[in-house]
Amino acid sequence: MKRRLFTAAALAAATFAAATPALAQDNVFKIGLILPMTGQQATTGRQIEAAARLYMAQNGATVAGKKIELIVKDDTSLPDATRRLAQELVVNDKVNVLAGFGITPSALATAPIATQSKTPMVVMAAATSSITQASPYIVRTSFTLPQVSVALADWAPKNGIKKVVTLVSDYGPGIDAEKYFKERLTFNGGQVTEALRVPLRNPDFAPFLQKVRDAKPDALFVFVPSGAGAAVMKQFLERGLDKAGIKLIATGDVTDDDQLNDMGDGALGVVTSHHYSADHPSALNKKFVAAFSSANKGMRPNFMAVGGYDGMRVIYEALKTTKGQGGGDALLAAMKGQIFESPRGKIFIDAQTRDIVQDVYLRKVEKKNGQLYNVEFDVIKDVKDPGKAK
Ligand code: VNL
Repeated sequence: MKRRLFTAAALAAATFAAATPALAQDNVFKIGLILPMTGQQATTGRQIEAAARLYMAQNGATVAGKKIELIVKDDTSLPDATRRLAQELVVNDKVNVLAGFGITPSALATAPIATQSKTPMVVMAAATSSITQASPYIVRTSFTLPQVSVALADWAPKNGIKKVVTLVSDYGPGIDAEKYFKERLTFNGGQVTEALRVPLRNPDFAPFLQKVRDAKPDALFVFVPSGAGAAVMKQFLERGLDKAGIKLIATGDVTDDDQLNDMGDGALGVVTSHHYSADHPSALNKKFVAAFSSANKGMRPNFMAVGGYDGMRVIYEALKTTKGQGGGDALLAAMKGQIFESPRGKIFIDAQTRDIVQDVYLRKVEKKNGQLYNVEFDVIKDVKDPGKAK
């Protein structure tokens, strides 16, 4: 009896759905989330997808009368694939928002599609300063490399570090980090004695680090994208740079919370600057870390997860503000100027630049309850992207 009732109800529902495809479509709000789920940047995709799903689980899958549908696509971090997937999502799936973008070339490849189709594009990971200028439909919830690099160049000379060699991945964010770190360090009376660049794809850090050891600067400043930090740390220690008295300083991409705890005690004492630490001592962050971890078999959220979580918040709030009625332009307008508390601290989407304004922290790797964390010891409030002033 029960089963027959159920079958009849299911049949009725199916008939209804088939008869009213347009109505069903109108009540759905689609987010096309393009991420590297496999390949060299897979950890970034895994973190962001997990964070987006957590946000939905916590905030409901229906907003302003619309059912939120998250469509996740794997671009393997190849920009040609990103562009093709974005095109398909816009044309075939008719997504309301494009989101994700693990690396800069993927974001840049998609920008013209966002512009032409007037689709808001929420950049949750990629962090080259110029990205937001590539389309007026881009809004960013990650960070920029100039934003986080400058703080470290202010800290270093006050802490006995005058001569520095820089080592960065040879593409957009690395070149930003190198330039802004050097400019500020020089302004502060320090000196970059050598600027080394390693390829983004399959980098071999060993020969570069040998060079640094021979040059013997006070410190080595490093930027590599999320996922590559552990390899740098391992080579730095294996080549004995620490024993040679060379300090490692870096953007927080290197002591990434996704990998940090597996890097070993050799990472202790490394000073970095960044916008998010899983150890950030706010009540909101403690809740976020606990919820993320319990939903993902103990995984610790990193700065990519926070970019994804906040990006979902920006989309949800824009949909609420427009009451589910507006198109791309209305949504975009409702994304601009949002100000709210993130697990990282207070953040603001600057309406003029569509880029994020946020606090930047100086952190040191320490052990807490037997685990390695980036422990914040200083903060620079409300930092805009310095790249926008130029
Ligand atoms: C980028 C910047 C990618 C910082 C990252 O990890 C990162 C980028 C994948 O703009 O490509 O940590």
